[in-house]
Amino acid sequence: MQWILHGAPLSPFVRKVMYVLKAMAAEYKLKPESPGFYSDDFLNISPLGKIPVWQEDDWTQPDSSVICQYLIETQDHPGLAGLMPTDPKQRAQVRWLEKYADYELCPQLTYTVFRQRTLRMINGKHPQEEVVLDCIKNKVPPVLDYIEKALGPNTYFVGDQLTMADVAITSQMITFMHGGELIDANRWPNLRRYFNHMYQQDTWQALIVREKKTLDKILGPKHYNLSPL
Ligand SMILES: N[C@@H](CCC(=O)N[C@@H](CS)C(=O)NCC(=O)O)C(=O)O
Repeated sequence: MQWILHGAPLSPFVRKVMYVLKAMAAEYKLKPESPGFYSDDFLNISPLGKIPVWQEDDWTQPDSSVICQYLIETQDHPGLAGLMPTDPKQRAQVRWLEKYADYELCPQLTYTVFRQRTLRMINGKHPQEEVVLDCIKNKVPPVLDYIEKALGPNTYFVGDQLTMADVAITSQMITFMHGGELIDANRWPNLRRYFNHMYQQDTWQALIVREKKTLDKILGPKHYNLSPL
C-alpha cells in the first residue's frame, strides 16, 4: 500500500500531518499541491479545495484533524502514544485546543500575517503592511491571551506530554515565525518559553529546517529566517 500526502509543507495543516508522520517514522510520498495551483484531479479528492489530503491506494481523506486522528487510531506506533490522551476530559480539551488553533489562531497568524508577508511575496506581490500591523495590534493579542492563560506555567497544553493540541498550536506559531513575527516574550512569557522549547524538539526542527530551505530558495534574502532562540 502506498501512502501519499497531498499538500505543501508550508501549510500549517499539512505540517500537522507531517509531524504525526515523522513521529512514527513513516514512509510516504509528498505530492505537491498548493492553493491556486492545483493539479486537474486534485479537486476530485478535496471537496473544499483545501490541503492536506491523505491517500492510501485509491482511498482518500481530507482535513488535517481527521487525517491525524485516523493515523493515531490505526497505527500502533510508540511515537504516537500520548498524542491523543486516554482520559476523556483530556481528550476533549485536546480537541478543543486543536480546533482553537485551526479556526482562531490560523486566521490571524497564518491567513493574515504569513499570507501577507510570505505568500504574497512568493506570488510577486508586496505585503499590505497596514493589514499585517492592524492584525498584530488588534487581532493577534486576544487569541494569544487566551492560549497564554490556557498554558500557564506548564510544559504542554494538556497533561504532561505532547498532544495534538501542541501539534496544532505549534504549527500555527511556526507559520507566524515564517511570516516575520515571534511571540513577544514580555507580553506572553509562557507562550514564548513554550515555543522556544517546541522549536528545539527534534521532530519540529527537522520540519523547520526543510521549510527554511524552501523559503530560502523561493524568497532568498526576503525570507525572514527567524529563530526564537
Ligand atoms: N480544516 C482544514 C483546513 C485546511 C486549509 O484551510 N488549508 C489551506 C492551506 S493552509 C487551504 O488549502 N486553503 C485553500 C483555500 O481555502 O482555498 C484542515 O484542517 O485540513
